[in-house]
Amino acid sequence: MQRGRTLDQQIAVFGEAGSGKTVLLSSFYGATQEPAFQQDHLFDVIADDIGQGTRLHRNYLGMRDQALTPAPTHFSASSYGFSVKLKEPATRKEQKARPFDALRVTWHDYPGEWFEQSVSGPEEARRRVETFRSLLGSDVAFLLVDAQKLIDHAGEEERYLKSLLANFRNGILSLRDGLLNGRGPLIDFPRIWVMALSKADLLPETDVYAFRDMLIAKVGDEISALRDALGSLIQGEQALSVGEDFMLLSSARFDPNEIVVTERVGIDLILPIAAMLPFERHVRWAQKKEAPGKVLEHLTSGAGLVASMLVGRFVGKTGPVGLILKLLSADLIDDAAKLAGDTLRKANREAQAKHENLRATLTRFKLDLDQAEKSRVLIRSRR
Ligand SMILES: Nc1nc2c(ncn2[C@@H]2O[C@H](COP(=O)(O)OP(=O)(O)O)[C@@H](O)[C@H]2O)c(=O)[nH]1
Ligand SMILES: [Mg+2]
Repeated sequence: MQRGRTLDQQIAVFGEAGSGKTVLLSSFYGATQEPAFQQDHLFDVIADDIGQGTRLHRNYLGMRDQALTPAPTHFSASSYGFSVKLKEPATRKEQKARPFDALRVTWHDYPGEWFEQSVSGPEEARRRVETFRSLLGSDVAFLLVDAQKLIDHAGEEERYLKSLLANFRNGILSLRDGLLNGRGPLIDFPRIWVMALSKADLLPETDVYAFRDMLIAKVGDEISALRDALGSLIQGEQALSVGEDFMLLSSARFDPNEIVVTERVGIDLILPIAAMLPFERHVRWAQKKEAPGKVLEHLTSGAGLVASMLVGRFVGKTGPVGLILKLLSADLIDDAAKLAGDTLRKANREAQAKHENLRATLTRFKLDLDQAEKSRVLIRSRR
């Protein structure tokens, strides 16, 4: 979605209480405030709410310097907004040409307890629907599988996995009527559900393929049932990936006396995933005409902007998204989606040399995702 000169991407993170959501967010944000990150990237990550940013940064410093984990937060749904602001100076030419100046990422934290406990009354039920509705603008949702729980259930992992997925599915189904509210199936809905192994550092032998295989072998049916439940809420059920993308996440290495925040897995993929995965997937769905026109139109509005930046064929100053889309040829989107390997690296080098910071950043995001697949931290759907 585009608002003004900002491309808005939202992500939703679902995980049971204690599965590592607050630590994940603190590790993500804290790392972006380190000088090493600032040297290595062409953008700054800025919390929209200064107070929230300070709290997350303090959580991070507590882990880094004092081996303190953030205080548990129960039953509090929160949204955190971050702006990914490109560093200046941009060339005047680029500034005029680029369709957006900043990427805004909103991170929705859905209280895991709500999947484990039934509602206490109508007020609570209403609050859950409202909270869920606030994250419907997300393109990508992460569903956390807790490595600690897998260890606690060693030999009978399916007991944990089945209950996790069943709670989650039941939670969604219980919200169904409130969400649809007589208005029929939703268009705005997270359509990419990534299964993520949180605290992956506890299972160093498990790469993302082993994680995927375990899920498919032990709870393949439950994943299908979850997909059906999510599909029952939306228009264009074909444009939905559930349990097709997998990743490893570790916010730090937790030793008995130390939390090593520099040893992280997958955290640096969160921005690339938020920015690029919807683009890649939506283009593919559109090309295969996997959804009704209304849904596709909605999906490709952001994709067009990303595509024009990737290949560096600008469409001039921003106008209404619909207009931009008309200006963008199908070829352009196609070229952008195919950008890979050496061509992608070349595009990235070129953009850096010309100080086209937005294009350099997006091509780098794409390279990061490719690299993560090679290092077996990420599997993207092939569909
Ligand atoms: N080994 C390991 N432990 C973690 C990691 N993330 C969180 N933890 C542990 O899990 C506990 C709960 O994490 P928290 O983020 O508060 O869970 P939340 O309830 O989902 O917000 C933390 O206090 C840590 O002890 C991780 O990446 N690796
Ligand atoms: Mg928490």
